[in-house]
Amino acid sequence: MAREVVHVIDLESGNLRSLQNAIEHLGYEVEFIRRLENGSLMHVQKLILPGVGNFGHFVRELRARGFVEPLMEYIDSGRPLLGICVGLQTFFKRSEESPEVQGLGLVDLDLTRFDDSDKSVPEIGWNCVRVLGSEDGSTLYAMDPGSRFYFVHSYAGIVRSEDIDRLQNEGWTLAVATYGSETFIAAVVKNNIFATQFHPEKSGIAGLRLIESFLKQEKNTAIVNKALDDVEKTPTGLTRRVIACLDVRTNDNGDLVVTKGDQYDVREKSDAGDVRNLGKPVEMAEKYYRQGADEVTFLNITSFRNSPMKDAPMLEVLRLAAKTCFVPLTVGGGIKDVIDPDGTRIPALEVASLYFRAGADKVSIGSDAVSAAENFYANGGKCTGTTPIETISRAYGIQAVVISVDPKRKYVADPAKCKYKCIETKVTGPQGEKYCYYQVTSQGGRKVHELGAYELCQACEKLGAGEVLLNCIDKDGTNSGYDFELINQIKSAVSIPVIASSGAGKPEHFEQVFKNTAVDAALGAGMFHRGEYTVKQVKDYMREHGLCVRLDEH
Ligand code: 1PR
Repeated sequence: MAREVVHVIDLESGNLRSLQNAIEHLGYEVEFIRRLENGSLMHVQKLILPGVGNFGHFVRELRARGFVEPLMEYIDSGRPLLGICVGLQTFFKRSEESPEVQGLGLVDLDLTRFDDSDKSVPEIGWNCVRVLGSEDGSTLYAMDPGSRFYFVHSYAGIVRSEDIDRLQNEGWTLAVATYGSETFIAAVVKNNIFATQFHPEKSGIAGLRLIESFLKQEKNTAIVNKALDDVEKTPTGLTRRVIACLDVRTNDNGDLVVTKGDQYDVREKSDAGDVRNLGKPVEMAEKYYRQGADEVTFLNITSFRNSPMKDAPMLEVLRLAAKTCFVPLTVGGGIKDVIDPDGTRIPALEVASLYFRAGADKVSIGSDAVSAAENFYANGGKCTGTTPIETISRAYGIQAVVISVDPKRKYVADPAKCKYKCIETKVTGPQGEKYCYYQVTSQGGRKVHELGAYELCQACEKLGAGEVLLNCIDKDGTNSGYDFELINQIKSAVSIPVIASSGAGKPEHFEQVFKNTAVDAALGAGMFHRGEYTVKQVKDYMREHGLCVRLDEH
């Protein structure tokens, strides 16, 4: 039997592969519509308007490609429409992000930037949504009170009670979420229109249920996940995010394998020093998704040697992983301007675009972030607009650009004589030093730079990075827990989210990092790959020790 077709508007502004995969996983076929000059949406029965990135860019593209009028006609005809993220934002009047651009104005409200004085911005993570006015025992489009959905955005329809009353009087049914102290619109429903600020295609089983209920037009759904009273109320409202990280490289036989180093050394101490092989990247990613990982990160750790052509296997890894892992995927390694062996220059933006099209939601930039920060300071603290961080975040939004930092602790006798921001440390140095800073490295720790991690992160935030993946070479592979002093220093440097990485060896380490620092997410690698603990065991442990985690229904 032919599969029912779902049409998806594709303005070529981000990862739509995951949405396509989610819809296909549910048994439908996807057809993308990329422009519509003089065209119409008459043939379309079910339409999705997904969006990522910049509001102004998205709305301008929607107009330029001839979508606005046909879209309004489509809505008037009563056929079902689902807007996602910037797709939802398009229905609003305006956004502080691009004040010069008019939205479609269906929802009489403006979007504003979250206040970053009490929380990281963008909001990146899993939040719950409250459908206002729904009956006991049933909810709208599977937006269960106990389910968690994946949000990633800096601007939102922040509402006061009078806004809620007004919008409800205009016929909108609203679902709201609270981030820090700000309550905002998480979803709107009116007749045939349904739109979510969060990404259902990235929200695990809960998100798949939501997409399915939209496609089947089952508006009122029975509640499967009830809200639990005994769950920690986190300061932000987000769950404690747990990320599984796969360091990937080609082994000596030419196979792409997941490996894991000790302080970045990935060679076996025995077996003639072969590259440590811990499994196949796609299989392991799917395993961690099923165990409940909130995100999966792939780092191509030998990217500095390769051209993007040789990186093609990583694109395939992303393509395949995105078919079965319905949580955010990050890819790092080799995101930079590259000169191919034949002399062709491939800008970093193009390299990143290939990964987004393959199914990545974020790219992680390591070595190039260091060069960008060095140039930023050499340039008197000015942005040039040309670095990969800038070009990629301009095109895909800051939430799509992670910087991966590889710092190493450097002790100093006298902080007054050090150019970089020092901390007083509880772990004194070999000569009894009481102070240290964190020196930046690149190329997987091979190259040491005259730059501190504090200064690096501040420069990258100004350039347009949206998140920090904070490794620590001293801690990597040691199973001795995270470096809280480093994490606290970097949290004080930036207002974008920070992911703690390096040193996790047991579930207690995840509990401790969330209880002792204000970190936004924690990443583990070796302990999962060696099979010592599953992600589920970590989350169960965190939950038993009072931390709020997302537990999916696998
Ligand atoms: O410089 O943009 O091409 O990116 C290269 C990327 O590869 C960077 O993100 C860099 O951190 C990473 N990388 C390079 N060499 C290595 C190596 O191990 N030899 N891995 C490497 C970095 C660190 C973490 C690791 C945690 C957790 N790996 O990702 O997974 O430390 O480990 P643990 O929980 O087992 O302690 P570019």
